[in-house]
Amino acid sequence: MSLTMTLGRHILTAQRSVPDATGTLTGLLYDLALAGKVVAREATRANILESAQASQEPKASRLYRFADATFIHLNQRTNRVGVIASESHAEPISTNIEGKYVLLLDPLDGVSQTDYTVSLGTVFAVYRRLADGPEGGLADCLQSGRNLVAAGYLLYGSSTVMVYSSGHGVNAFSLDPGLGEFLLSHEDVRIPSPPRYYSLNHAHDDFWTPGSRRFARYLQGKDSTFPGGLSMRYTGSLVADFHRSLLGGGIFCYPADTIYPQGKMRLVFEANALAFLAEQAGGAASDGVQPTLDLQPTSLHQRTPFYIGNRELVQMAENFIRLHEPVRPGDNP
Ligand code: AHM
Ligand code: MG
Repeated sequence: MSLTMTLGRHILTAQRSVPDATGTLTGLLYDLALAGKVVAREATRANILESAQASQEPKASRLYRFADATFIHLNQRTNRVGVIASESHAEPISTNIEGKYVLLLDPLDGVSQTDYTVSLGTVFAVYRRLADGPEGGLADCLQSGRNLVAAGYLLYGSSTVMVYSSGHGVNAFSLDPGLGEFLLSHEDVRIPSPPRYYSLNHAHDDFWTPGSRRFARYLQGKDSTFPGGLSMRYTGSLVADFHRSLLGGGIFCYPADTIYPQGKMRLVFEANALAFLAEQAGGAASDGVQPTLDLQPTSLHQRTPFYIGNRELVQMAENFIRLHEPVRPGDNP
Protein backbone atom coordinates (compact mmCIF):
# COMPACT_ATOMS: atom_id res chain seq x y z
CA MET A 1 0.00 0.00 0.00
CA SER A 2 1.32 3.41 -0.91
CA LEU A 3 0.75 5.90 1.92
CA THR A 4 1.37 8.79 -0.46
CA MET A 5 -0.40 7.78 -3.68
CA THR A 6 -3.98 8.83 -3.07
CA LEU A 7 -6.71 8.15 -5.62
CA GLY A 8 -6.82 11.86 -6.41
CA ARG A 9 -3.07 12.11 -7.10
CA HIS A 10 -3.23 8.92 -9.18
CA ILE A 11 -6.10 10.23 -11.32
CA LEU A 12 -4.32 13.56 -11.86
CA THR A 13 -1.11 11.75 -12.84
CA ALA A 14 -3.07 9.64 -15.34
CA GLN A 15 -4.77 12.79 -16.68
CA ARG A 16 -1.38 14.39 -17.45
CA SER A 17 -0.63 11.50 -19.83
CA VAL A 18 -3.75 12.26 -21.89
CA PRO A 19 -2.95 14.99 -24.45
CA ASP A 20 -6.28 16.83 -24.70
CA ALA A 21 -7.55 16.04 -21.19
CA THR A 22 -9.78 18.78 -19.80
CA GLY A 23 -10.04 17.40 -16.26
CA THR A 24 -13.74 16.57 -16.67
CA LEU A 25 -13.25 12.82 -16.33
CA THR A 26 -10.93 13.47 -13.38
CA GLY A 27 -13.72 15.39 -11.67
CA LEU A 28 -16.18 12.62 -12.43
CA LEU A 29 -13.93 9.97 -10.87
CA TYR A 30 -13.47 12.22 -7.82
CA ASP A 31 -17.26 12.48 -7.50
CA LEU A 32 -17.63 8.69 -7.72
CA ALA A 33 -15.00 8.24 -5.00
CA LEU A 34 -16.80 10.73 -2.75
CA ALA A 35 -20.12 8.94 -3.31
CA GLY A 36 -18.35 5.67 -2.49
CA LYS A 37 -17.14 7.08 0.84
CA VAL A 38 -20.64 8.31 1.72
CA VAL A 39 -22.21 4.93 0.88
CA ALA A 40 -19.42 3.01 2.64
CA ARG A 41 -20.20 4.85 5.87
CA GLU A 42 -23.80 3.58 5.72
CA ALA A 43 -23.18 0.17 4.13
CA THR A 44 -20.73 -0.83 6.87
CA ARG A 45 -23.09 0.03 9.73
CA ALA A 46 -26.48 -0.97 8.31
CA ASN A 47 -27.42 -2.98 11.43
CA ILE A 48 -26.72 0.01 13.69
CA LEU A 49 -28.79 2.27 11.43
CA GLU A 50 -31.80 -0.02 11.78
CA SER A 51 -31.90 0.39 15.57
CA ALA A 52 -31.35 4.13 15.27
CA GLN A 53 -34.12 4.77 12.78
CA ALA A 54 -37.29 2.84 13.56
CA SER A 55 -38.57 2.25 10.06
CA GLN A 56 -40.98 -0.16 8.46
CA GLU A 57 -38.87 -0.25 5.30
CA PRO A 58 -36.51 -3.25 5.16
CA LYS A 59 -32.86 -2.29 5.76
CA ALA A 60 -31.78 -3.62 2.36
CA SER A 61 -34.19 -1.47 0.35
CA ARG A 62 -33.42 1.60 2.49
CA LEU A 63 -29.69 1.12 1.85
CA TYR A 64 -30.30 0.50 -1.87
CA ARG A 65 -32.27 3.76 -2.18
CA PHE A 66 -29.62 5.61 -0.20
CA ALA A 67 -26.80 4.35 -2.47
CA ASP A 68 -28.80 5.14 -5.61
CA ALA A 69 -29.69 8.66 -4.43
CA THR A 70 -26.09 9.37 -3.31
CA PHE A 71 -24.44 8.43 -6.61
CA ILE A 72 -27.11 10.26 -8.64
CA HIS A 73 -27.16 13.38 -6.45
CA LEU A 74 -23.35 13.74 -6.46
CA ASN A 75 -23.24 13.52 -10.26
CA GLN A 76 -26.46 15.21 -11.34
CA ARG A 77 -25.45 18.88 -11.21
CA THR A 78 -21.75 18.84 -11.96
CA ASN A 79 -21.91 19.69 -15.69
CA ARG A 80 -19.75 16.64 -16.24
CA VAL A 81 -22.54 14.09 -16.76
CA GLY A 82 -25.31 14.66 -19.29
CA VAL A 83 -27.17 11.37 -18.79
CA ILE A 84 -27.35 9.02 -15.79
CA ALA A 85 -29.00 5.60 -15.83
CA SER A 86 -29.32 3.39 -12.79
CA GLU A 87 -30.42 -0.23 -12.47
CA SER A 88 -33.09 0.99 -10.07
CA HIS A 89 -34.77 3.37 -12.56
CA ALA A 90 -36.81 2.28 -15.58
CA GLU A 91 -35.53 5.12 -17.79
CA PRO A 92 -32.38 7.25 -18.08
CA ILE A 93 -32.19 10.50 -16.09
CA SER A 94 -31.16 13.45 -18.28
CA THR A 95 -29.19 15.84 -16.10
CA ASN A 96 -27.97 18.72 -18.27
CA ILE A 97 -27.20 18.99 -21.95
CA GLU A 98 -23.67 20.37 -21.34
CA GLY A 99 -22.50 17.21 -19.61
CA LYS A 100 -20.28 15.27 -22.00
CA TYR A 101 -20.34 11.94 -20.16
CA VAL A 102 -22.86 9.17 -19.54
CA LEU A 103 -22.88 7.41 -16.15
CA LEU A 104 -24.43 3.94 -15.73
CA LEU A 105 -24.82 2.49 -12.24
CA ASP A 106 -25.67 -0.61 -10.33
CA PRO A 107 -26.00 1.33 -7.08
CA LEU A 108 -25.73 -1.56 -4.63
CA ASP A 109 -25.15 -5.02 -6.03
CA GLY A 110 -25.74 -7.96 -3.70
CA VAL A 111 -28.22 -5.88 -1.73
CA SER A 112 -30.52 -8.87 -1.12
CA GLN A 113 -27.87 -10.13 1.32
CA THR A 114 -27.55 -6.96 3.38
CA ASP A 115 -29.08 -8.68 6.44
CA TYR A 116 -26.25 -11.24 6.45
CA THR A 117 -23.39 -8.69 6.36
CA VAL A 118 -22.13 -10.01 3.02
CA SER A 119 -19.88 -7.57 1.11
CA LEU A 120 -21.86 -5.30 -1.22
CA GLY A 121 -20.71 -3.28 -4.23
CA THR A 122 -21.47 -0.35 -6.52
CA VAL A 123 -20.63 -0.79 -10.21
CA PHE A 124 -20.12 2.20 -12.54
CA ALA A 125 -19.55 2.64 -16.27
CA VAL A 126 -18.64 5.89 -18.06
CA TYR A 127 -19.16 6.66 -21.77
CA ARG A 128 -18.96 9.86 -23.81
CA ARG A 129 -22.35 11.10 -24.99
CA LEU A 130 -23.00 10.27 -28.63
CA ALA A 131 -24.45 13.65 -29.51
CA ASP A 132 -24.75 17.06 -27.85
CA GLY A 133 -28.07 18.55 -26.96
CA PRO A 134 -31.21 17.29 -25.30
CA GLU A 135 -31.77 14.39 -27.68
CA GLY A 136 -29.38 12.30 -25.59
CA GLY A 137 -30.74 9.67 -23.30
CA LEU A 138 -31.43 6.05 -24.14
CA ALA A 139 -29.13 5.90 -27.18
CA ASP A 140 -26.28 7.26 -25.03
CA CYS A 141 -26.86 4.40 -22.54
CA LEU A 142 -27.07 1.60 -25.11
CA GLN A 143 -23.49 1.89 -26.37
CA SER A 144 -21.33 -1.17 -26.85
CA GLY A 145 -18.86 -1.81 -24.05
CA ARG A 146 -16.09 -1.15 -26.59
CA ASN A 147 -16.97 2.56 -26.22
CA LEU A 148 -16.27 2.61 -22.49
CA VAL A 149 -14.12 5.56 -21.35
CA ALA A 150 -13.78 4.32 -17.76
CA ALA A 151 -15.37 1.73 -15.47
CA GLY A 152 -14.97 0.29 -12.03
CA TYR A 153 -16.57 -0.59 -8.74
CA LEU A 154 -16.66 0.14 -5.03
CA LEU A 155 -16.52 -2.92 -2.77
CA TYR A 156 -17.84 -2.42 0.78
CA GLY A 157 -16.17 -5.30 2.62
CA SER A 158 -13.46 -5.85 5.23
CA SER A 159 -12.01 -2.76 3.55
CA THR A 160 -13.74 -0.29 1.27
CA VAL A 161 -11.97 -0.61 -2.07
CA MET A 162 -12.36 1.41 -5.28
CA VAL A 163 -11.15 -0.41 -8.39
CA TYR A 164 -11.15 1.45 -11.71
CA SER A 165 -9.64 1.67 -15.16
CA SER A 166 -9.69 4.51 -17.68
CA GLY A 167 -8.16 2.28 -20.34
CA HIS A 168 -4.60 2.27 -19.04
CA GLY A 169 -4.65 -0.78 -16.76
CA VAL A 170 -6.47 -1.50 -13.49
CA ASN A 171 -5.63 -0.03 -10.08
CA ALA A 172 -7.25 -0.60 -6.68
CA PHE A 173 -7.43 1.89 -3.83
CA SER A 174 -8.33 1.08 -0.23
CA LEU A 175 -10.07 3.61 2.00
CA ASP A 176 -8.26 4.81 5.11
CA PRO A 177 -11.29 6.04 7.09
CA GLY A 178 -9.04 8.02 9.43
CA LEU A 179 -7.64 10.03 6.52
CA GLY A 180 -10.82 9.89 4.43
CA GLU A 181 -8.57 9.01 1.50
CA PHE A 182 -8.44 6.08 -0.92
CA LEU A 183 -4.79 4.93 -0.97
CA LEU A 184 -3.21 2.88 -3.78
CA SER A 185 -3.19 -0.72 -2.52
CA HIS A 186 -2.99 -2.79 -5.73
CA GLU A 187 -1.07 -1.20 -8.65
CA ASP A 188 -1.48 -2.31 -12.26
CA VAL A 189 -3.57 -5.38 -11.38
CA ARG A 190 -3.18 -8.46 -13.63
CA ILE A 191 -5.39 -11.53 -13.12
CA PRO A 192 -3.00 -14.18 -11.72
CA SER A 193 -2.43 -17.46 -13.57
CA PRO A 194 -2.88 -20.34 -12.91
CA PRO A 195 -6.37 -19.61 -11.53
CA ARG A 196 -7.35 -20.76 -8.01
CA TYR A 197 -11.10 -20.25 -7.67
CA TYR A 198 -14.41 -20.49 -9.44
CA SER A 199 -17.75 -18.92 -8.47
CA LEU A 200 -20.91 -20.66 -9.63
CA ASN A 201 -24.24 -21.39 -7.93
CA HIS A 202 -24.57 -25.20 -8.31
CA ALA A 203 -28.10 -25.04 -6.90
CA HIS A 204 -29.16 -24.00 -10.43
CA ASP A 205 -27.50 -26.92 -12.25
CA ASP A 206 -30.80 -28.61 -13.15
CA PHE A 207 -31.69 -25.46 -15.09
CA TRP A 208 -28.43 -25.11 -16.99
CA THR A 209 -27.85 -25.97 -20.63
CA PRO A 210 -25.66 -29.00 -21.52
CA GLY A 211 -22.51 -26.99 -22.26
CA SER A 212 -22.72 -25.00 -19.01
CA ARG A 213 -23.27 -28.22 -17.07
CA ARG A 214 -20.19 -29.81 -18.68
CA PHE A 215 -18.13 -26.70 -17.93
CA ALA A 216 -19.26 -26.80 -14.27
CA ARG A 217 -18.01 -30.42 -14.03
CA TYR A 218 -14.71 -29.28 -15.60
CA LEU A 219 -14.30 -26.57 -12.94
CA GLN A 220 -15.07 -29.14 -10.21
CA GLY A 221 -12.26 -31.40 -11.51
CA LYS A 222 -14.69 -34.13 -12.61
CA ASP A 223 -13.43 -33.88 -16.20
CA SER A 224 -10.29 -35.98 -16.83
CA THR A 225 -8.72 -33.06 -18.72
CA PHE A 226 -8.55 -30.94 -15.53
CA PRO A 227 -7.84 -33.24 -12.58
CA GLY A 228 -8.37 -31.50 -9.24
CA GLY A 229 -10.24 -28.57 -10.72
CA LEU A 230 -10.49 -25.34 -8.71
CA SER A 231 -11.75 -24.32 -5.26
CA MET A 232 -15.35 -23.08 -5.29
CA ARG A 233 -16.12 -19.77 -3.58
CA TYR A 234 -19.57 -18.18 -3.98
CA THR A 235 -20.86 -15.27 -1.90
CA GLY A 236 -23.91 -14.41 -4.00
CA SER A 237 -22.44 -10.92 -4.39
CA LEU A 238 -21.11 -10.37 -7.90
CA VAL A 239 -18.64 -7.60 -7.06
CA ALA A 240 -17.10 -9.58 -4.18
CA ASP A 241 -16.87 -12.75 -6.27
CA PHE A 242 -15.35 -10.89 -9.22
CA HIS A 243 -12.86 -9.09 -6.93
CA ARG A 244 -11.59 -12.48 -5.72
CA SER A 245 -11.05 -13.67 -9.32
CA LEU A 246 -9.37 -10.38 -10.24
CA LEU A 247 -6.84 -10.55 -7.40
CA GLY A 248 -6.58 -14.33 -6.83
CA GLY A 249 -7.18 -15.75 -10.29
CA GLY A 250 -10.39 -17.53 -11.23
CA ILE A 251 -13.73 -17.26 -12.98
CA PHE A 252 -17.22 -16.06 -12.08
CA CYS A 253 -20.02 -17.72 -14.02
CA TYR A 254 -23.71 -16.95 -14.20
CA PRO A 255 -24.95 -19.10 -17.11
CA ALA A 256 -28.23 -18.71 -18.95
CA ASP A 257 -30.75 -21.12 -17.50
CA THR A 258 -34.48 -21.86 -17.71
CA ILE A 259 -35.14 -19.29 -14.94
CA TYR A 260 -33.03 -16.59 -16.62
CA PRO A 261 -32.94 -17.58 -20.33
CA GLN A 262 -30.77 -14.52 -21.05
CA GLY A 263 -28.74 -14.86 -17.82
CA LYS A 264 -29.21 -12.80 -14.62
CA MET A 265 -26.44 -10.23 -14.89
CA ARG A 266 -27.40 -6.88 -16.40
CA LEU A 267 -25.39 -6.00 -19.49
CA VAL A 268 -25.17 -2.20 -19.30
CA PHE A 269 -25.23 -1.78 -15.48
CA GLU A 270 -22.73 -4.44 -14.35
CA ALA A 271 -21.41 -6.89 -16.99
CA ASN A 272 -19.85 -4.33 -19.35
CA ALA A 273 -18.03 -2.47 -16.56
CA LEU A 274 -16.53 -5.65 -15.07
CA ALA A 275 -15.71 -7.01 -18.54
CA PHE A 276 -13.77 -3.78 -19.25
CA LEU A 277 -11.76 -4.29 -16.06
CA ALA A 278 -11.17 -7.98 -16.78
CA GLU A 279 -9.77 -7.26 -20.26
CA GLN A 280 -7.65 -4.38 -18.91
CA ALA A 281 -6.21 -6.86 -16.36
CA GLY A 282 -5.33 -9.48 -19.02
CA GLY A 283 -8.49 -11.54 -18.58
CA ALA A 284 -11.72 -11.94 -20.55
CA ALA A 285 -15.50 -11.84 -20.27
CA SER A 286 -18.06 -13.54 -22.47
CA ASP A 287 -21.71 -14.49 -22.79
CA GLY A 288 -20.51 -17.99 -23.67
CA VAL A 289 -20.35 -17.22 -27.38
CA GLN A 290 -18.69 -13.81 -27.84
CA PRO A 291 -16.90 -11.17 -25.75
CA THR A 292 -19.30 -9.27 -23.48
CA LEU A 293 -17.87 -5.96 -24.69
CA ASP A 294 -18.80 -6.83 -28.29
CA LEU A 295 -22.50 -7.20 -27.44
CA GLN A 296 -24.72 -4.41 -28.80
CA PRO A 297 -27.26 -3.51 -26.07
CA THR A 298 -30.84 -3.22 -27.33
CA SER A 299 -32.64 -2.42 -24.06
CA LEU A 300 -31.56 -0.69 -20.87
CA HIS A 301 -32.26 -3.55 -18.46
CA GLN A 302 -31.33 -6.48 -20.67
CA ARG A 303 -29.51 -9.37 -19.07
CA THR A 304 -26.67 -11.56 -20.33
CA PRO A 305 -25.07 -14.90 -19.57
CA PHE A 306 -21.75 -14.03 -17.92
CA TYR A 307 -18.37 -15.78 -17.72
CA ILE A 308 -15.55 -13.52 -16.48
CA GLY A 309 -11.99 -14.03 -15.22
CA ASN A 310 -8.88 -15.79 -16.48
CA ARG A 311 -8.82 -15.73 -20.29
CA GLU A 312 -8.12 -19.47 -20.59
CA LEU A 313 -11.10 -20.36 -18.38
CA VAL A 314 -13.49 -18.08 -20.31
CA GLN A 315 -12.29 -19.65 -23.56
CA MET A 316 -12.85 -23.11 -22.04
CA ALA A 317 -16.44 -22.13 -21.20
CA GLU A 318 -16.98 -21.04 -24.81
CA ASN A 319 -15.47 -24.34 -26.05
CA PHE A 320 -17.85 -26.46 -23.94
CA ILE A 321 -20.85 -24.39 -25.02
CA ARG A 322 -19.84 -24.47 -28.69
CA LEU A 323 -19.30 -28.24 -28.51
CA HIS A 324 -22.48 -29.12 -26.62
CA GLU A 325 -24.91 -26.36 -27.58
CA PRO A 326 -25.22 -25.84 -31.30
CA VAL A 327 -28.45 -23.99 -30.46
CA ARG A 328 -28.09 -21.14 -27.90
CA PRO A 329 -30.50 -20.89 -24.92
CA GLY A 330 -33.33 -18.61 -25.90
CA ASP A 331 -32.70 -19.19 -29.65
CA ASN A 332 -35.53 -20.65 -31.72
CA PRO A 333 -34.38 -24.27 -32.40
P1 AHM B 1 -29.10 -8.67 -6.10
O1 AHM B 1 -28.22 -7.47 -6.35
O2 AHM B 1 -30.55 -8.37 -6.24
O3 AHM B 1 -28.76 -9.39 -4.86
O4 AHM B 1 -28.82 -9.69 -7.32
C1 AHM B 1 -27.56 -9.67 -7.90
C2 AHM B 1 -26.80 -10.84 -7.33
C3 AHM B 1 -25.34 -10.81 -7.76
O5 AHM B 1 -24.60 -9.92 -6.99
C4 AHM B 1 -24.97 -12.23 -7.52
O6 AHM B 1 -23.84 -12.60 -8.24
C5 AHM B 1 -26.22 -12.97 -7.99
O7 AHM B 1 -27.31 -12.04 -7.83
C6 AHM B 1 -26.50 -14.18 -7.17
O8 AHM B 1 -27.64 -14.79 -7.78
P2 AHM B 1 -28.14 -16.20 -7.23
O9 AHM B 1 -28.63 -15.93 -5.83
O10 AHM B 1 -29.21 -16.61 -8.19
O11 AHM B 1 -26.95 -17.12 -7.25
MG1 MG C 1 -26.51 -6.15 -9.59
